Amino acid sequence: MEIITDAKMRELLKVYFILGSTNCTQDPLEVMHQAIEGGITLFQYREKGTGALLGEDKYKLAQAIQKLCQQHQIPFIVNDDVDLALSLNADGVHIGQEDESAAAVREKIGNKILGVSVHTREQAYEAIQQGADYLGLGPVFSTTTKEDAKAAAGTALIQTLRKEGLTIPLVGIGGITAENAPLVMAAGADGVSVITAISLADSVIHSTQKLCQAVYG
Ligand code: TZP
Ligand code: MG
Repeated sequence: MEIITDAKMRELLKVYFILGSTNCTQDPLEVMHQAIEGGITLFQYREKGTGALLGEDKYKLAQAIQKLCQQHQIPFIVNDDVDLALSLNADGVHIGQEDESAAAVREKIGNKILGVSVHTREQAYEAIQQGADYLGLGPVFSTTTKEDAKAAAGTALIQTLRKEGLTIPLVGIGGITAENAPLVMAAGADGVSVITAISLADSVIHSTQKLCQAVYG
């Protein structure tokens, strides 16, 4: 497997859906079916928070979602858990600043996709230098989904990095909806990544379609 090109990565980041069992009230596989039908372009399995699955249960759900993603050519990324990503032969890993260094994860995963969450320009430059394929910036807007989320940062850092000439694929996260997604794109992001705007929507298909329209303009 070749390392992903920036152009391909940008395409995948457009409507990046993140889900774990604690983020939905219905069957996560049903949510996935509808989100895929609605048009998501990339998926991250993020099993976190109070009541999160562990061990075999986590593995089984990840495997079932991965299978569904594979059937629809949606790349499947694992949050934090490099061992899980390797044992499933996932398409990539997403890490934050509290996790192992990007360089260490790159060593372990070879050419799989590597995403890194950053909150400052220094962290952004470091992640790029250590081999990140894309950056996640947020929370852009306020969110209650991530228990330890920082305060909403707006789109300033996205704009700053673009003004400085950084061309790395970049996605906004945190409190993003179809209504505010155009602001994130206008700031210079390649896409939006969302949890609850899709996972807790009354109609998952409809909300995903609306988000796609907002992103593609
Ligand atoms: N990282 C920063 S904010 C966030 C993560 C994982 C949660 C995003 O969830 P939502 O429901 O889209 O605000
Ligand atoms: Mg993490």
